[in-house]
Amino acid sequence: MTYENILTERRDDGVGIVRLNRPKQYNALNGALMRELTDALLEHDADPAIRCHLITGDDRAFAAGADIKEMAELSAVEMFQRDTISLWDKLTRLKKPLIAAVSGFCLGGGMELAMACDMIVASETAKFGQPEVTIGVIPGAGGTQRLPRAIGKALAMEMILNNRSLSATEAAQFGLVNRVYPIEAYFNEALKLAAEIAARAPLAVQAAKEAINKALETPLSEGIAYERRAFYFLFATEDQKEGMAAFVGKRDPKWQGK
Ligand code: CO8
Repeated sequence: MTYENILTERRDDGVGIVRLNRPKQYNALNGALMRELTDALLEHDADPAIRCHLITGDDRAFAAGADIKEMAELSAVEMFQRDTISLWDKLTRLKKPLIAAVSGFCLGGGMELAMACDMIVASETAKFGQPEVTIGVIPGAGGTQRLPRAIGKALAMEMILNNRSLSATEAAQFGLVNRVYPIEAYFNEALKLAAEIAARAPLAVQAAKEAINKALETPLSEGIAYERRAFYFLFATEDQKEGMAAFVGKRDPKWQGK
């Protein structure tokens, strides 16, 4: 499929890359970009050769938020009918891990997109913020819910109520970002992490991702019961037999994703 607002790449190492590509607008997320992003990720998710997603922008910006020019004149009813934000729900249901490689501005809906990913690798120049109150709205794609879970209520309040932004180093200190690298290195390091994950037992990785996400949405006893069922289920896979046989036989496993 050809896209106008994103670039896609399927790599031999099992990583599927989606690059936001509206550089002149700091990759502002308009409706067309959101639809293309969702389509591309769903397509990659359904491709057995892809085992880890990587989303990125460019060095200047991951994304500076929703496209303000596109939204500025819309009514509440038009926003409700367009409901671009519901595309986010599909992103959070992707089976394969999703890594965001973030540099420069990561603001508003851009930050919400990064937080909807499973891990964030940032460049030292990354700037995270939720500036929506400066234009008369609030985060609309999960920011008020994911940010306090990620960094705690006090700092989330300051960021969302008073446009306090975080540097990459701060974001790593507060647990929002996994790793920070110099700008020349962040993308390749994110790619390396994605390729490492893509080389692991695919069904186990997917089951683990799902179980960790359950931890944020269920009481502990239910989450533990869910984890146990997923653990037992993996004994129905060929990869479990292969992984344990390879350990016993002192050799590297060959994963089938079956
Ligand atoms: N929307 C539309 N256009 C944008 C956006 C944006 N979010 N951000 C930057 N641009 C455009 C500018 O309009 C400008 O275009 P032009 O050259 O045609 O005038 C171009 O990008 C360059 O921008 P600046 O001239 O402003 O560049 P600066 O380097 O001076 O500033 C900033 C860069 C700080 C990133 C600044 O552009 C800025 O503050 N941008 C807006 C940030 C913001 O408020 N983001 C939050 C938006 S609201 C939101 O995300 C709500 C999410 C709801 C759900 C998500 C659904 C998809």
